[in-house]
Amino acid sequence: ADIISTQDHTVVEKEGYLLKAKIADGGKKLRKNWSTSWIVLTARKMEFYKESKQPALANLKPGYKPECVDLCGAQIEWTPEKSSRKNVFQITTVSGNEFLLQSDIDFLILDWFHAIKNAIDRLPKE
Ligand code: I3P
Repeated sequence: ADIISTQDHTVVEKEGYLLKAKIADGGKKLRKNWSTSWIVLTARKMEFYKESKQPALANLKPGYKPECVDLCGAQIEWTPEKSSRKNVFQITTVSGNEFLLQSDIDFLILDWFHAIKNAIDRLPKE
């Protein structure tokens, strides 16, 4: 009980705003609808919130669950063919959810891509 965990999965690795569009849910295609999302990346998952102050509020609300992406076994790839926007990549989860993420700011989207890819590569595949 006195051991301090070095694998605290709740530690925030990265957070910030990106444009997000969920394009499939459980393998079923959805109509693309881009919206700004506050994204919180931890070792195992990403959480999507509407605003940066929501994660703190969510801790106070027992019933509140943000949209959540399990990164175990997930895939990440650049998908320029899936949008007229630049700098778009896709995350596909084991459960068949597909998310597009985008920013016009090159360094910002590259940082996100590498942070998420590193998280996926560190995790077991299922
Ligand atoms: C979609 C909307 C999206 C666009 C998408 C359109 O129209 O304009 O922004 O995606 O293109 O279908 P609607 O709002 O009527 O659903 P991009 O901005 O990523 O290009 P798509 O069908 O080629 O994906």
